[in-house]
Amino acid sequence: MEYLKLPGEIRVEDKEDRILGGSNKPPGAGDNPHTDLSRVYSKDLLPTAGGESLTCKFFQELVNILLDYIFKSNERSSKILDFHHPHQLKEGLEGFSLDLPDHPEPLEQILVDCRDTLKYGVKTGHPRFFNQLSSGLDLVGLAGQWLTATANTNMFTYEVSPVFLLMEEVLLKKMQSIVGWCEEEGDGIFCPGGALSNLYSVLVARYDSYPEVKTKGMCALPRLALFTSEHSHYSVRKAAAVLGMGSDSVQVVPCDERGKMISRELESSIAEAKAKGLVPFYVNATAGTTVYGAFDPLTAIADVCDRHQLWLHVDAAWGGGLLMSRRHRGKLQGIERASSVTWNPHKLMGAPLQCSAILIKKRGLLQECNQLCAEYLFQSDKHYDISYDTGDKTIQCGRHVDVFKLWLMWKAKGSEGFGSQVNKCLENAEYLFEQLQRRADFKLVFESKPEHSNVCFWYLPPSLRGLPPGPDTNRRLHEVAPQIKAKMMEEGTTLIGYQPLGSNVNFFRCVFSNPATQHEDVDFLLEEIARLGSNL
Ligand code: ABU
Repeated sequence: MEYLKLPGEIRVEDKEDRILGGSNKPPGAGDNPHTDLSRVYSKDLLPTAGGESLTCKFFQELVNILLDYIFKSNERSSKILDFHHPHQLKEGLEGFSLDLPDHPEPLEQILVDCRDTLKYGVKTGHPRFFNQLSSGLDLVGLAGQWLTATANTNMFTYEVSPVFLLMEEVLLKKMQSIVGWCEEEGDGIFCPGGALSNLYSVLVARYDSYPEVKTKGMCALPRLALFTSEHSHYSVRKAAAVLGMGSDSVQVVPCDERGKMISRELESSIAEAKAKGLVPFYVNATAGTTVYGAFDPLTAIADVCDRHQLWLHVDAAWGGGLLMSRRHRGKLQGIERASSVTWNPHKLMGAPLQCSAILIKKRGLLQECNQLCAEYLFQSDKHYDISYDTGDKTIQCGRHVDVFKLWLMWKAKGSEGFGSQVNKCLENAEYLFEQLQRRADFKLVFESKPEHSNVCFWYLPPSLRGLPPGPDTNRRLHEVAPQIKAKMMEEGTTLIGYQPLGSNVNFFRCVFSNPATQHEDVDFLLEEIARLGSNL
């Protein structure tokens, strides 16, 4: 099969010769000496005069390496990872060295380095990769990422990112309307990941109540209290620490057995904090917890926030994708009452990493909170509408273009396409749940049907089946998942995460966010866990 043809003097050889992994013959060997990549260097590429054909040749080979990787990622029989310990990779493997040279290496070696970098990495786009909330490889999204990298610009001002900034505005408005905010409401920014989006929510909420914090700092403020559930993401505590309130200012609200915040416990927690002299200002509710995939009762929590006049943030980094599905969006009922929302399209919607939005209901707050008007960048006398110089809304200066890939995917799928993709991931979770219910060698962490695509379970090796529950059984069960995971990484056939949570000893968490995953992959996962754990 021919992957890519380019015009001119560059010939397309057989696939085996062209793909670095398929032959010992180096790319370009035997070609016109002017395009032999073993004898040319980065200095010979553009912008060097006459560098067009070498640039074509280099990229032809690079694209072939990337295509080969993409094809392998979609082959179920290919390994997800070729695991090596850190010391092995640091020592160097089969000509792959991490050391940095003093002298330039030829482009042929640079291509080998590209191939090897992928070879020793993890194929997160493989349909049997269940390890992380973000997985899969959306090819239109990838094309968007390539374009963004090629444009190589910065999101701080309209003068250097006119199209991307307008795309960001379009996306933010679309996401705000899907959340349920009206036309007059809504602001936001794309930023590097859900933890930072959550940090923005705390920062802006605090500024809303205490604008003097921007200039006077924490010494001008009372002792503040934030509230979040015991199953929520650790980034809320991290935000409190980073923002100078201290992680102890975060009051942890108990959850029910399914991992949902108990709203009356929130009410009690607020009363207790007030009694201790703390001043509550912020509640984080989670739509789709990291481990259980639980949805906090948003309407009940919003009622509590209204009663106490608290900022309600909804961390929908993981669960936000369900808003795209008519079948599942009801699980986030009440999100429209939030003052801010975190939503990561790089998770359930499959946008390539990274792509995370912080949405703020009150317009203008983000700008007021963060702007410092650096005059070398955000000049007030520019000849265009400077409200599009959105960089001063952020705590960064330079900002990566994270929006184009999502915009392009949305064009390619439509909102309906995202809805179908989300439905497929949740159907896979239901299928896994049903299989686990049937099997005696597995045990579900909770018996109710999954609400999101998280399914949590233990594998019971033959030696543990039928044992009475108790500390000794638990101690032994705690060791099962890590041992299976270690073997799984060595063999590289599939990948799934595990963790303890509360009083539950180590259990597997399977998450589905790759629409390429089929029922056969779910069956494979269970058989593989049983195979790897059969002797434990
Ligand atoms: N909270 C970031 C994602 C964690 C995970 O993929 O498991």
